[in-house]
Amino acid sequence: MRALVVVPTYDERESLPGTLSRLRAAVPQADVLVVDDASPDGTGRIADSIAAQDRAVHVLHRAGKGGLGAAYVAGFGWGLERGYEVLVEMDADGSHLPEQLPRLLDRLADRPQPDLVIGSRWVPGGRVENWPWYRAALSRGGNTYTRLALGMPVHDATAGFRAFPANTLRRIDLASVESHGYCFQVDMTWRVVRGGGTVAEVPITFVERAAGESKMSRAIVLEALRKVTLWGARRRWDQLRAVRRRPARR
Ligand SMILES: Nc1nc2c(ncn2[C@@H]2O[C@H](COP(=O)(O)OP(=O)(O)OP(=O)(O)O)[C@@H](O)[C@H]2O)c(=O)[nH]1
Ligand SMILES: [Mg+2]
Repeated sequence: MRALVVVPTYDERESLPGTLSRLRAAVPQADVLVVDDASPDGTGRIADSIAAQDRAVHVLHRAGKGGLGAAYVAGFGWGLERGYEVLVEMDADGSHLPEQLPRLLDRLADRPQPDLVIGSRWVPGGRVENWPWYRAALSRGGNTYTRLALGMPVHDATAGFRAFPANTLRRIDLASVESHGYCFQVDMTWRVVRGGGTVAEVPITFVERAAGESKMSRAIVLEALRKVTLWGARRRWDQLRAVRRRPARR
């Protein structure tokens, strides 16, 4: 399967070179697309110089910081236009281990093929390294809330290490995906599940970034909380209407 690993970057000068060299060593058959939002620290130039040495590495430059979701939508569009059969999401900051990507790709090669494979922290065998307790609590709590509100059998819907078959993305109206931070991950998962798709989770080890700054913010958490609550309420409403419309049985 022709795979493209999309790696969004914003100020990842210190992390990107190591992430890319490990990725190329771990999965040499996959191509890579770095999507850089004009990082002030020059990450885009570093990506260009790596791409100049390695034909499997490509760079998409965007005009300014537009959020993780928009970067992925642009990267997916680039990959779909070029006929890649699998599109992978992976952070540049070292939190996702390139050495574990084959696990996700192997699961995607299973038949029947899942419509989405998530590298999951919160299934048996999944782990988080070097996270303070409150980050782990936020992630666990957010995921439990999401699972209950949306009735989705997914344990790590906010995870950003994942693999989509191209067909899954073609069925989604990517232009209408407006979520920014990790709400984008929940949004994409919810669209797959709502469309009747299957989600498989494989355990991964998530490692806190060693260099650079996190782009997590209060606004990103609130966006996710607000939207998940809204989608959950809409789902309940649709269920109620379906029950009321069903004719009474005699
Ligand atoms: N192109 C682009 N990439 C972004 C943007 N925001 C974040 N990223 C990248 O997306 C990946 C995940 O962002 P992080 O800052 O690590 O956010 P996070 O993983 O949710 O938070 P931490 O766990 O604290 O690291 C990293 O590779 C970032 O460089 C953005 O606006 N545009
Ligand atoms: Mg991170």
